Amino acid sequence: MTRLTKHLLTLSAAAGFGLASIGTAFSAESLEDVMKRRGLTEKDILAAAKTYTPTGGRDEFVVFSSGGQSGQLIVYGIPSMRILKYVAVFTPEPWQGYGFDDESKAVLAQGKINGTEINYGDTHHPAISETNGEYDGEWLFINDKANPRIAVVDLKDFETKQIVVNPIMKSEHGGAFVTPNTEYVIEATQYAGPFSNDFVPLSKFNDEYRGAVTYWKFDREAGRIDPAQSFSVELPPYSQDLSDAGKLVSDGWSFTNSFCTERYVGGIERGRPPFEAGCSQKDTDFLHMINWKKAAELVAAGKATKINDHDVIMMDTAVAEGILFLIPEPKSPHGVDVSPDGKYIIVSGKLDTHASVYSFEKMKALIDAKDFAGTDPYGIPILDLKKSLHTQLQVGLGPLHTQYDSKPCVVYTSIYVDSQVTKWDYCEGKVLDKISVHYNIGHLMSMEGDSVSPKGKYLVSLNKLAIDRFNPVGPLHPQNHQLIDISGDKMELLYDMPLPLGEPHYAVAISADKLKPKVRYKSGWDSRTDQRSPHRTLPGRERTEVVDGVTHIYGTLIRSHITPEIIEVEEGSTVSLHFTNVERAEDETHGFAIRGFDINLSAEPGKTVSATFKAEKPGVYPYYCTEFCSALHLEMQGYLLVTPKGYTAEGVALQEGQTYTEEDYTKQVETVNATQAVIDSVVQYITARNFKDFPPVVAMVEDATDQLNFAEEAKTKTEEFAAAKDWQNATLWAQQWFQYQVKAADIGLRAKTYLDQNGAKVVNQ
Ligand code: CUK
Ligand code: CUA
Repeated sequence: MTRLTKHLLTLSAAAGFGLASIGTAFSAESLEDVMKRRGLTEKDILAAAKTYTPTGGRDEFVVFSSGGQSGQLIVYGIPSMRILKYVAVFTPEPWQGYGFDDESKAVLAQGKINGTEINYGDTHHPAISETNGEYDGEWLFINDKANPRIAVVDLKDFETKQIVVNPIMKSEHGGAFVTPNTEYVIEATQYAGPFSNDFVPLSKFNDEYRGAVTYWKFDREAGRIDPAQSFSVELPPYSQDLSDAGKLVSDGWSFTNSFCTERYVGGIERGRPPFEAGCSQKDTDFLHMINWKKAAELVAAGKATKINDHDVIMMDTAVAEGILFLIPEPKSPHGVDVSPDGKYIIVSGKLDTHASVYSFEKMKALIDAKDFAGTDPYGIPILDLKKSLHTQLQVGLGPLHTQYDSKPCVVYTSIYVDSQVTKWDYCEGKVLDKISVHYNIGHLMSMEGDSVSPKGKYLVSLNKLAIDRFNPVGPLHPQNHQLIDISGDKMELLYDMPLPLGEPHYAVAISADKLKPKVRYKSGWDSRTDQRSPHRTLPGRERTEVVDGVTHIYGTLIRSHITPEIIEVEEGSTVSLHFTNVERAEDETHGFAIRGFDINLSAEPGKTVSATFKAEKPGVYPYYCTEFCSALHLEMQGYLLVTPKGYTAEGVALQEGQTYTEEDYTKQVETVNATQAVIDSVVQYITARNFKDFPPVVAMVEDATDQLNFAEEAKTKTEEFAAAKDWQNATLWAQQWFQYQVKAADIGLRAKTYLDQNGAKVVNQ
């Protein structure tokens, strides 16, 4: 009996009869002892109880945080603050095979700028798709500040599907923000530039450098942005900043602020004062108010100008048609956040102590009455600040961003300089509470805080500095996301989470039950185009085809072998590997790594992935599966043999290190029979219970049945070779038969444990 069988037998015994004896080994220490030993207060224990999530537990909210300059997305749960995933967006990421397989390389290639591959992004603002102003959990958009781009992530599989490059911007920041039915994804310029890709001297800044807001049309059916239906509105070179879409009463409008209406162009090395001086001279900058619904109609009516093959509504058209207005905002403004009812817009000035609450109703009335305080140098009408304001309130030094609570009128503003969050009432204009954070908070985020119905409960403070909060790890510190309980009158700090991946700017949190990701792809799926892959392969149909000089290998991956296991090509060949993971089981991903070609693939169940490369140098290149997918994972291996030009094989037979006899065969069959007994008992255990009431168990049973069918095939081959007295092949196939049994037994025992732990009932004996 092999060690594996013994192990299985022990496992099954333990699972069947011995469970009760497995430790209810509660530590002898009492809660009080632990508190004393670790120096914890009652408040700490309360915070722990509010965040601790026992094994198998799920979180109430799922957060999508920008990964800053990592160009990725960070997904974590609230209240546990456990990181669930990094989603590769603008940056190659080998675990997901992103940027290492042909399919995802094609997505990254969409993001080239002037033909240059860009292998990172500075992600700032993620936005979840909305239906009637509510997060719907279907899509996510995120911007790249450094290389003006927007990416589309599908929340069915948490994969990046599309990258679009802004056709006119040279820098951006105020994206991604969605309109209430995800008609458009908003992206606004940061640093002004010429719309053309040509050189334009800074001396022409006022006349030829421009800002803009782009409205990317999202085609929900296709699940992609449609660049041909997208358009922009030309803006002055004011260094536009954040944006937000109006909702309900202000639906159809969008708001974008700016921080350098001084139009300063810098030049510290030329003896001029730096940007920071030149851009903060004036007391106010401008909030831009754009009627995007009317803008879309103007584009449809042919009133846009084509620039770089993209529709742009020029400023004079925007002014003449009454879709663009400016309102002064104090001082070096940063955040702009529309209230859940769409009636108010809160703006904070970084160099001010106030938050300004604008009334949409008042602004709209001024526009309707054409009651303007003047025009800017580009002829854009300016609304009077005082007449537009609902109220202003002192909230602290360096206010940045504001988030809305589920309680009416209650908001939270991040106070950068003071390292605080201020809770205040924007209807009454009064401060309610303050809490210190660590340190220098940027954005903050409440649950579904950008929707028409924020969920309250928790707030996350996205701090810029961690300084002394964690064990030191060198001069580059992790970021610190702090979880704050906002359910009561006083804010309570619950948890510090280090984020070691880049500087997240913004995050969005959605109720976990709105996310419905799939567990497997349809068989042979190209996850990046969301279509059946032309390169998919079924088990038994693995083959090699040479087309136009390219050697295509159509292979499969399943526990625990890669088919083919030997690939032989001549030096100089172009090879295109196509592997389909033919597993149906949950969480049975296989990887594919090979020496020396910068190839690393990840094939989740059902997925087909490809890698095309040139086999330049003769040699031996082992490949293997990178995911520990079963007990025989290490044996999930193979060889790429690149033969020298003109090489002919010396002999046909492959060498084997071991010869097997009839005795070996008989021993192997004994093992198989013993294992079958284990399987039978597990099957009996499961089928005697109401396992069909447990979908995960049903899936496991399906998987185990698959494995037993494979075992059956191997058994047939075993018996054929045994009948022919070919003990070599008979023994090896008997071993393979056993391998499939082991996989089936492994799954069966997992299913049994699940049933035990989830209160399955005996239904027939
Ligand atoms: S920004 Cu970084 S803290 Cu890009 Cu929204 Cu304010
Ligand atoms: Cu598949 Cu390891």
